[in-house]
Amino acid sequence: MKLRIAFLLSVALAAQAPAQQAAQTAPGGDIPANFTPPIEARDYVKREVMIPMRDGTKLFTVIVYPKGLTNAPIILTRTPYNAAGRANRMDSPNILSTLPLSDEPLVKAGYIRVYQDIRGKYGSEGDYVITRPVKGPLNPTDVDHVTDAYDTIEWLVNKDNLPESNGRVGMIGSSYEGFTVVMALLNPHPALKVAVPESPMIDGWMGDDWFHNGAFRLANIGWIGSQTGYKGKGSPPATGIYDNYEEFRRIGGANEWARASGFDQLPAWQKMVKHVAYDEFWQGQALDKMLAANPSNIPTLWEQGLWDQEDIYGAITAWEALKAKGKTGNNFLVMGPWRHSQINREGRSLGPLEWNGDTAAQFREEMVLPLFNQYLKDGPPANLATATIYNTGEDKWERFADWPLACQQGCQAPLTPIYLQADGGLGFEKGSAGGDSYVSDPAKPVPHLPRPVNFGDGRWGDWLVSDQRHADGRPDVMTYQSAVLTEPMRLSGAPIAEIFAKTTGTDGDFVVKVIDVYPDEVASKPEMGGYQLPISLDIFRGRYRDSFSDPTPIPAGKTQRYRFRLPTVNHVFQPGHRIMVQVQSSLFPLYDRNPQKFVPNIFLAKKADYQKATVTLQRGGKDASAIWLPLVPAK
Ligand code: PG9
Repeated sequence: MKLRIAFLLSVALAAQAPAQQAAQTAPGGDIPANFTPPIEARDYVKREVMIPMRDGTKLFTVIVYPKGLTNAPIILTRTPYNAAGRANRMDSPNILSTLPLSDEPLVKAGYIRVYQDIRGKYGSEGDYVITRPVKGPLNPTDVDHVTDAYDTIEWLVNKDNLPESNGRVGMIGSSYEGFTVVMALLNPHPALKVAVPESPMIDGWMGDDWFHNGAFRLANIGWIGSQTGYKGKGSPPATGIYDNYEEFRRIGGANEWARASGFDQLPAWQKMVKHVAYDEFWQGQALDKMLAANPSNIPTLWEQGLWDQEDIYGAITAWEALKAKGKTGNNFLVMGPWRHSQINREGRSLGPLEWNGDTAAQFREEMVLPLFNQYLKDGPPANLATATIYNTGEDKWERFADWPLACQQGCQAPLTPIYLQADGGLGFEKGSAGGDSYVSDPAKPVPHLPRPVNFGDGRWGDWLVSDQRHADGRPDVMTYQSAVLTEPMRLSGAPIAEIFAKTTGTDGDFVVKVIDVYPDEVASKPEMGGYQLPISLDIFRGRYRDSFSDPTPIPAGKTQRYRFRLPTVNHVFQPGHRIMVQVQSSLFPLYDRNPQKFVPNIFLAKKADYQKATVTLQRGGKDASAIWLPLVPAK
């Protein structure tokens, strides 16, 4: 019996041996040298190519199109955010699932979609420079985004390279990708027929990513590390502090944080510290001015989110600059109820606000696609208005033959001042002369969102529509509000803040918010009762009141004028609502704190430089602080 069991056991073991051997002896382990997933089932072709630029540098480019496509136009996006990833929303045999949601109308209409890594990022060769300036004093090389876009288009429309194309190209992209679209317009390739810059970064100092009117945006500081710490994607440094408010409050100027995090090794940060004012470095990169000096004839649709928390300045400013140069017939503006780059996603809501359908899809399908079809496929006229702007108070798109409706000069209507009044009043009469004082303490700056503030906590995208009741009532936030409106009140244009103020310090910031205050009770949406919805807000660094390039100390105790433009609105305040204005001297940690004592470079400020200041806002009389509103008849 024992013998029989031993025999059976040995037979069983021998039978297992080949399988075990295979498992144990595969050379190189479980990962084969080559693995090619089957692609026959795909309904599309995906090619990855290296396109040579004039200096020999090759740029990684992904080309995607439905199988069997011929004579098709090309839509190009040039990105620092990983072309391979942009063109691969998910692994799928279906092109619609493979490409980003925003490409859906293009795919359905039979376009060739191209994503390219800009030089130095991800799969592309060459050196990366953040928003690389054009060739010239700020860029001593022979290449820039103008030449790279040109050379790429030259390659793409060559039938030997892409026989499926009809030789026509459109460009589209948001934010940094919008910046690369605008760059291509400075010397467009003849095959570039139409462009859609979406929330493009146009002027990093004046009002887009890096500063607003001279105040530095700490919220973006981590981005420098993720973009330039590594060739591919990096991440901001781990500081061990969840509450960014606390993290940045513990230090003095932002360079102290850069030293602690190692960012001081990054050339991009070093440049930032060197160019704190609006000097030739920033002026030489301001794309609105470059476009105005060199306006193109390419039909261009500028897209801007009305609550864009990153690039709220660029698109409208560039559109205005071209308009001032007589470019009206082919220069279109669309402003929708969106946060930054929401245009690539769903646009049914923003924070607690809900819209009439998917406004972002409406833009992509009813505005962008017809424009592309017109210029790339000889389709019917797109019938775009000069400006198409969402009315955020009445929840509908509006088409304008000209825009804005009200402005300082040259519009249908002039701006109308609404004055800060005694006892927190706000009205169209100046009211009696006086002042309201508050102590602005850098040790307790006004947060831009209720604490804890973590830039990655998911509130960043919607923060511009956040309820301002968290700030209202703070002793360092001055709140002024109108009587309850009995009629609708319409604002269509860009308000201008004109604040007369004195301070005990020698520098200081002014934040002005125009707010729509909802009625105490909102039957259809109870949680909106009393909501304080910011519709336009911005910051101004006092040292720049006379010159953005040559800052000067504020004379302590002397009233000064601080005048600055706020973001564009197209809003109707409904009866039962009120208009509110809040003024404060910090918006932290989104913006760095002002030491309130003049130092040559705030990035280098020491903790001891930060001091309390008593700020007095003047009302009435000759120094009547006001917000100049783009007020027009409601109907
Ligand atoms: N707002 C981002 C950015 C653009 C350009 C420079 C720096 C940052 C972006 O979303 O791409």
